[in-house]
Amino acid sequence: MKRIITYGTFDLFHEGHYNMLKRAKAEGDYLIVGVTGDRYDVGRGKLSVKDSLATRIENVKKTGFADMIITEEYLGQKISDIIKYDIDTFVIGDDWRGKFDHLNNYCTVKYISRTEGISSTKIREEEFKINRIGIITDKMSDNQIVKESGLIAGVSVGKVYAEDGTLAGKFNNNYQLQGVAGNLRELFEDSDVIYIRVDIKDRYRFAKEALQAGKHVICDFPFSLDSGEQKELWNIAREKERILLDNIKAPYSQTFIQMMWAVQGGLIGDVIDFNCSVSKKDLDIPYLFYELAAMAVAPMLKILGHDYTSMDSRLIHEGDAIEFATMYFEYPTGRAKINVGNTIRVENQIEIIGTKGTVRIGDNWWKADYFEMDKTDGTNEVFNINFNSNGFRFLLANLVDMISQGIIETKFFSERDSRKVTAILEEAIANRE
Ligand code: C2G
Repeated sequence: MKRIITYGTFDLFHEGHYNMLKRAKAEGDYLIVGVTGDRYDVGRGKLSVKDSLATRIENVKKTGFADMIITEEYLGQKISDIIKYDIDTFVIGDDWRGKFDHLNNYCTVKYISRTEGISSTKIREEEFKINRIGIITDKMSDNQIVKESGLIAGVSVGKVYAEDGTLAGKFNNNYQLQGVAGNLRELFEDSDVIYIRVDIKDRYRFAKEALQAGKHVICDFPFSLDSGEQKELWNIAREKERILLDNIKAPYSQTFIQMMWAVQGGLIGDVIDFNCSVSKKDLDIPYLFYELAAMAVAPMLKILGHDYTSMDSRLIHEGDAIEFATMYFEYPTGRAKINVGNTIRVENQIEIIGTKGTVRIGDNWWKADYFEMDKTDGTNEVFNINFNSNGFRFLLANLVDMISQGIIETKFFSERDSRKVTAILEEAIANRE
């Protein structure tokens, strides 16, 4: 009996998938179909899958070609499957030509021509609304929004606006966008979502105009250092029923969510000590200190909650330029310390010490794809999602889900979280000597 195996996501099941399965079955007597698990797809950066795993399996089953259906859970599983199921031929579409030649060591590899003119991506584009993102910027760097938007179904980048027209022109050319908007109104007309990437002093003003124009907004974090201004923005967003997202990536990332789960689920016992440090060399951007501080405070609020009993801070500064800050928070079971180095460098890390173990994320923790857990019972585990990005993709995927489901508020990083960060920064700044 000739045994065949093939794999796929089979999202929004279409004729191309059907033809592939039919032809794969015709290659032999017994067909095994590997349907990608969600975690595996996230690991390869495929975050736009619409159908649930159960639906995708059901659709493969309905064709009647599969004799057995398995899920593909990890990179390299294909080798184990081929050995385990004693496979003669591995079949895949020729869009993958050459990519699986190494499986020739275990079985015959056959690339079959794809069905032209149809794909899950095409269906997603036709059936689901594409939300145009307009950019307001005062910088040449795009913080990867252009690249990441290209990898998420349901969003595309439109025009760019900058008060400095020359910069807008250069930005547009550099990232090959849809053109420069001569004014805000033109940008708003062309966009569903406005991405604001400007100095902190200008964020409130632009975010307010965009929300009032009825646009969803993703704004660099924090929106403002004035809690009154921030509250006003949230109120407008609510009134207009528009989404307002802080551009903060960690709370959307799977690594961070897993770590939060582990700590809150008691895997390391009661938290005695929480340490979060952040510093960056990039000192050209004014107000960078506040951005770093906000970034470091946010994980604490997400993991330990808002109910600390006291706060103390120490800011080392030259006039308005803050070089270093350390902030202490007392929580019912332990203490949190946040270190923010602006000119003074500190090691970037999150370390959470509990009565039963320690959790740690090293350098660039805000975009890490793994964390470590050391337990007092001597065990050591590494949790890995195998997907390294700057985190934007998770945020954008969430935005698309929210828009399509008509959800206005996100629990990943809520208004309450956002406002608390600003309140803490306000207090730290007011307390400086
Ligand atoms: N396919 C096809 N014609 C299309 C679209 C897809 O023949 N118009 C084939 C693909 O080449 C693949 C299968 O259908 O063999 C499943 O396609 P996808 O769901 O897009 O899965 P893919 O991302 O290609 O995953 O481990 C996963 C595999 O590597 C393939």
